[in-house]
Formats: sequence, structure tokens, C-alpha cells
Amino acid sequence: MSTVLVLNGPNLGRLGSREPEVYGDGSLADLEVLLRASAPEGVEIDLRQTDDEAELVHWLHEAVDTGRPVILNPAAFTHYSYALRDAAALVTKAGLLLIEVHISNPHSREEFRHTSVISGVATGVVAGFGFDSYGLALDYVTRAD
Ligand code: CA2
Repeated sequence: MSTVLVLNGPNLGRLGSREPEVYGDGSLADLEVLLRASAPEGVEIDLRQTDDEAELVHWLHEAVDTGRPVILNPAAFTHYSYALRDAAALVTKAGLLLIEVHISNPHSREEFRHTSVISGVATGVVAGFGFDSYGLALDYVTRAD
């Protein structure tokens, strides 16, 4: 493994600008700096964000085609997107790691956030640790891959 895809779903591009009590005050650019600093030498971080479900699905297809592990924050798609679930399943069925991450702990929030349609096809889930959720996932991916 030389590149880890760090994929982020809808509204996460707004991080740092609103709801700091839930999501902290860091932006996605700050997250990228943190992950690059903690990645072992030779491991590249390819961090992306989209509000578009189809684009996120296509990026998971790209992960399969290029053999890259994925750290995925599906944001609100977590709770209802069967298209994203099917694409995530393609990744793990190809033998690649796909770690679902959340900044907040969805289980301590509204009822609709308690369901993830992604977790059942993910390698594992890290939630509730702010940006450290991504760091913990990256640590696992770089040791296990
Ligand atoms: O805790 C997480 O990482 C979530 O995936 C974030 C999603 C939410 O729908 C999930 O239940 C849990 C929402 C992302 C929205 O991001 C914002 C960022 C700044 C301001 C407002 C929303």
C-alpha cells in the first residue's frame, strides 16, 4: 500500500465553520495536514470530499480498480444510502480495507443516526473521537495492509 484514500461525504466540506461543539473547529484542510504528519514514510494520503453520492460511489470503484485501502466518512449517506453500501461492499469483497469513521458518536445523537447501512460491509468502525477517529483508522490501515 502506498496511498490511502480518505473519502468524506456531504457537508463535511463545511467543517470548521459551523457546529464546533459537535464536530470541533478544524477544517478538512487541517485534517489533511494531521493525517499527512502521522502517516508513516512512503504512505500518501489522498483526502477528498464530495456532496455527490454518485461521485463517492465512483471513488469506491476507483479504490477497487487501484487496490487502495479506504477510510470513509459517509456523513449522512451512512444512514440510508444502499448505493454507497453496495459500493463499499465491492471494496471489502475485493479484499481491501474499508474503515468507516465518524467525528461524532452517532449512537449518542438522534435516533436516525443510530443506523448505519455501511457498517455491515465495512472492515471496522471508529466513531466519536473527533479527528482522532481518522488517525486511529489510519494507524490500523498502515499496520494491517
Ligand atoms: O460524526 C460524523 O462524522 C458524521 O458522519 C457527520 C455527518 C452526520 O450526518 C453523521 O450522522 C455523523 C454530518 C456531517 C455534517 O458536517 C457539518 C460540518 C460543519 C457544520 C455542519 C455540518
